[in-house]
Amino acid sequence: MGSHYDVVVVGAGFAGLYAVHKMRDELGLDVQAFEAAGGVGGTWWWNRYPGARCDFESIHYSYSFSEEIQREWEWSERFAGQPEILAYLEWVADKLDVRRAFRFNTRVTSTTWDDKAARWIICTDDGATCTARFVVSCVGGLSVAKEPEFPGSETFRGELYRTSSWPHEPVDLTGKRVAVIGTGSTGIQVIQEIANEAAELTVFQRTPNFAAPLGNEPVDLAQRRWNAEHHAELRAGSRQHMIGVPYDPPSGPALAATPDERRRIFDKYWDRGGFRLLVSTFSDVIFNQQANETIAEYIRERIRERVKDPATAALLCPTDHPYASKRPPFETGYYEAYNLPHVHLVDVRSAPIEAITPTGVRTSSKSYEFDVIILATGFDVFTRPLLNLGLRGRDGLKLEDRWANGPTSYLGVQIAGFPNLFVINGPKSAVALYNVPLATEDNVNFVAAALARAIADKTATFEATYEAEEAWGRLCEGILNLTVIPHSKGSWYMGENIPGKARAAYFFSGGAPLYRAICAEIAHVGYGGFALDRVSAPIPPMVRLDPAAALLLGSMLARGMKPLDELNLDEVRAVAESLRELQLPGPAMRVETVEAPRARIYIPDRAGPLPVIVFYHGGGWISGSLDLADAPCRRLADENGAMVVSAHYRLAPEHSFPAATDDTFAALSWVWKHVSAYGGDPGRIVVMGESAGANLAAVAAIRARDAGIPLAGQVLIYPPIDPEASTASRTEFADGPFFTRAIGEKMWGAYLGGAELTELAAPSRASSLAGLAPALVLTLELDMSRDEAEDYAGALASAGVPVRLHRFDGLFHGVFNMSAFIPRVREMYASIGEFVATCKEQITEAA
Ligand code: N01
Repeated sequence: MGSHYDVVVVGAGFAGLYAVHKMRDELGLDVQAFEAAGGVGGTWWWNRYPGARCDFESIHYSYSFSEEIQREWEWSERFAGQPEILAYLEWVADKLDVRRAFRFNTRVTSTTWDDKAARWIICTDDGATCTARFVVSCVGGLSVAKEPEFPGSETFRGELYRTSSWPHEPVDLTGKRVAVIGTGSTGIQVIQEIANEAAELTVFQRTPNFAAPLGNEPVDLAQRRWNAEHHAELRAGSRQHMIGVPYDPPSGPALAATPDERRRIFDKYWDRGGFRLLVSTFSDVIFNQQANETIAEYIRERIRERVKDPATAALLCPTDHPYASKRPPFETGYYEAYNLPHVHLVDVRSAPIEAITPTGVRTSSKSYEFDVIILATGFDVFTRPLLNLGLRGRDGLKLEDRWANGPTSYLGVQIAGFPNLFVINGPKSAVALYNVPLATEDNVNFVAAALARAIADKTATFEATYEAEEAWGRLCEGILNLTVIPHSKGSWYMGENIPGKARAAYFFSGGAPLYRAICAEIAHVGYGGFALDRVSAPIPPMVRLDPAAALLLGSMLARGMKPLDELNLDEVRAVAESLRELQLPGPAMRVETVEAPRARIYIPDRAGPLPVIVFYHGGGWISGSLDLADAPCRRLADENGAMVVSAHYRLAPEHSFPAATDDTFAALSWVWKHVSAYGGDPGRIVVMGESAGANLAAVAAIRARDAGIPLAGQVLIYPPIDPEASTASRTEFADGPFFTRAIGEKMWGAYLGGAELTELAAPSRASSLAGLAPALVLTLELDMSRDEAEDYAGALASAGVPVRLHRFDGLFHGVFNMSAFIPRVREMYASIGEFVATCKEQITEAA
């Protein structure tokens, strides 16, 4: 066998160059790299077609890891063309001196895991073989062209080109009859570029696309210098943005805006160019079909304005898929090209292409003659480039068998069954919607840290577990299903552009901040979800998130949310109040206000006397308000046909223990005595609270029992029970999601204010729990107070109290206030509804 290396890197694009640098120069590893092309550049080496350019601004679509590289390179255009990007990558390769690590014009043909040696055996098309402890695939997601589906291409007597392997020599199209097949990002760039060059240009379009202006322009010398010098501020915030560029955040939901407001915002970002139209306009266009239709129709209007012939304009207007459900393309004069008399649009949806003939193209309705045919028909994305490495993992497992039902991976970085194989920007990574160079750097940095750890610990095998892959797959699918993306047909996003390819989520669509936070958590907890020498670490909480909860967390991160425990008191209070924006609005109803004790009484329009819910808001005893509880109380009143009394209580640290418990119990006593005056039934009172409010409700239930106040039930929504409880969930969810152990401890500390811990603060410490009202305890899988709440439910049951315990998977502390964004909160309301109904029945039966 040939040479032996620490790492083999495959591919010399953005990922491969940085990976070699990182592994070789920073980790000091012995790295061999292979590249099928004759030079560096990856996709920018191959895709030399006319008009090829990036559609993220070049100051963002470039490396960020090196201060020197950022300072020295100056981009001549806002969105650089392929020659300039290739020149940049060649310059970077020289600067990092990474070319010598590569064998160019060398294709990896098989990659086989040797379990005994715990090494990969890599064979290349030059007949050589080598071994490596780690393989880092940098082969890219869109690097293998879709196989042509048209028979007869070999018979064509003219020139036939594929955009993805365009000749290095200039192709002269002047005076020629040219066909372009495909109107994706590539086809659009080609068409607009060559429209003025070809004598006749015929575009074969199967699906019209929503193309929006790119907004490209030259960058003058002074601006170039300024950009190079100010890269830090230009790029600040990029990684915290959903797609990895510091664009404006959206202006709230489109459906909440007036048509005029929508038009103004769409115009603004249409003019500014690029992805801004998607990410800076409205927050709901990617999630809500109706909202999406507002932007789709806007784009259609703009197309109709620009294309003179109404029939051609109609053909160019997409109507069969939501905007951005396919990867949005960007254009410069694309639509105007169709106003040229020699540019023709042929609809191959109604009359499909049947064959390429010796003289041109034959559709089901007509034959066309051409001198040149250009195929811009897309890529076999994400999976094919890896399958082409001929991967065989543990026990000879073939990657094609592993992926028979669609791609699987953990973070897009590893595939279970393929130890020590790391993938940069693999299937189910965030790259499809995350500025490629930054996504690449993130992945390479993650992999380099994993390698460093494995080397330091002398770990022979580092691999994703099947369970982690499944959890990651569920999260990817779940998030994608919350978007409009699955409503597209034939998109590479879902693998549907390739006949017979499995339909699946091919990428993580939760955005860069969430993806980065998840990767950081995984590394922080010692590579949770990975097995090191076959010993697996548990799958971290963020991978187990409910998809909607994950998305919400991602958007909080994108807005720069700091961990709660780093906030001061005023900030915590502001965050608590801001949760109101995350609640579904409550229905209108009569609301009475009481001053002593302070409370709001929500009275639904039903025949009384009504059962009564006494509700205590959450907020860790230090924050929260009657306003925070307003929408939930309306909903509880409406859904349960109950009067809801939302009780105020004094907050710590200004008023520490026992102020809150005294206030809440006083409110309950008042309700018992006075609620009949408002139409409530004092014999049917359920005490209820959320979070700290649930702790207060549990204590109020004990005090009510002791004071002889009859209660029909108690509903404890993820209650903190005892600050000294030593439970697994306190450890496992110490860092969140969202609610951390540190903020929990701060809240308990402020509430207790140094007081001794008694049953009036920690209800589990009551001398007896017997005789308490029936309880519903709602807990959340990813909540540090989960176990103490469940232990309390167990203690209640042991004391003979009828108890229902309902745990909600994938949710974190606080979600009750996030009903507008986490649909499954309705399951919590449903559970409460069932319980309140039984409380009512039990009381009726007892009576
Ligand atoms: O490929 P595509 P692409 N008969 O799959 C048509 C990136 N990129 O190379 O939609 C007739 O999007 C197909 O029609 P339909 C970017 O991520 C970036 O254009 O399947 N037509 C479609 O019109 C992009 O998304 C830049 O009905 C057939 C086209 O071919 C990704 O690469 C520039 C057909 C394929 O569109 C892929 O874009 C370029 C058939 N049998 C690319 N088969 C930047 O600006 C396929 N088509 C950075």
